Amino acid sequence: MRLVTAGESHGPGLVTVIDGVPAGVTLAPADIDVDLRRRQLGYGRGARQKIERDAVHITGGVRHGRTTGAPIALQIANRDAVNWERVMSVEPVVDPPEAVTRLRPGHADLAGALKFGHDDVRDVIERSSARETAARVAGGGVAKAILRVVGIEVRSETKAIGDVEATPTFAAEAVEASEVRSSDAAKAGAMVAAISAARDAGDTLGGVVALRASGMIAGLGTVAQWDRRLDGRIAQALMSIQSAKGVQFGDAFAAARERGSAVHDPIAVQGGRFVRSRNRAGGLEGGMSNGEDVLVEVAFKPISTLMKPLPSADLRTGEPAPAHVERSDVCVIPAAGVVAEAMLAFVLADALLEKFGCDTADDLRAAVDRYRARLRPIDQRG
Ligand code: EPS
Repeated sequence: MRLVTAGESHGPGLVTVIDGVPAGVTLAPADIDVDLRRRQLGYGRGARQKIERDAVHITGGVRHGRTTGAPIALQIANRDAVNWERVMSVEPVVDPPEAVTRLRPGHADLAGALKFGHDDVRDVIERSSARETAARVAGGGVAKAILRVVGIEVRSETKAIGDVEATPTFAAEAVEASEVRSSDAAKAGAMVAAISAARDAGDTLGGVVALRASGMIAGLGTVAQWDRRLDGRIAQALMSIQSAKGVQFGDAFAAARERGSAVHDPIAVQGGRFVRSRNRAGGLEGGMSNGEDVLVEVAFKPISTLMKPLPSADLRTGEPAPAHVERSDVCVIPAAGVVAEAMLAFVLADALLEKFGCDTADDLRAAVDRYRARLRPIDQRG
């Protein structure tokens, strides 16, 4: 499967194309819109989310509520575009808008301007903006629909905002009811307070998002070649999210400081099945899923547009200048969880289709059932 997105933050809208989706997967716009809405929520978001009401318009690959096997095309309109017509005009304009030239440390501004030879950072900002994550979430909705065929479910929860850390439980109702997407009510209150304090100081906050994929099938990905190892592919997809700066499987960074006997997950046989007494590996061994839940965390840096800007320089003159300031968010961690779900779902769906190679949802279901039967309990083997 391949997922590509296009579109600018303040252009007419975003486009997602997903190629390689089997036919016969049940898919309705509402399945995708639920996640688009979840991505827009969260304490600490900017004024943009009051303007947008993201909804998907499916323009290819789905007929009568089911995928056809053709590429899926998804569109999301930017309501804010009407306010940016001159700035974002496709045709040259007689009276060009003022260029953005004061570089924001932490943002794509400097590297993007140097790379593409732009002298207006607007040409970089528009694509580097996390607005693009709406298109990924739409694509993730398709991936989740494929995973549903075989009973795999991806969930997320906020683990930390700033220095306030909670223990994720993935209790869906509590997470979705929380404005910071944490099931720990006391910690959620402290997270909200931390975001308010950062806002009052003209500052921003990052955090950590925890992900869990349950209903997993052992053997996705492969030990055979470096670029097909599932952990590497998941890490790449999660690291590609705007502001992501780190990924760990299980509790990898803590485990790195302990002995092997404390870290590896003992294997036992219970009722003829292989079971684990713990899952510190995060469901991945040898670059393959081992059938346990996939547990992965993503660290996000604080948003790099600061209302009290850092010292910086002007792109055109090279003179010292405070960084550019424009409307932004104080904290996007609650939304980042929804985006991370989409990326994890995409990689798992891709690995699933790679292993089972099916053109229809029925073939996929049958192939997975057959495979699961091959992995049947030891005492029932012939
Ligand atoms: C975002 C839309 C953007 C930003 C944010 C995410 O809207 P605007 O730039 O019009 O305020 O709020 O993007 C960034 C955090 C960023 O660094 O660019 C969205 O829809 O999620």
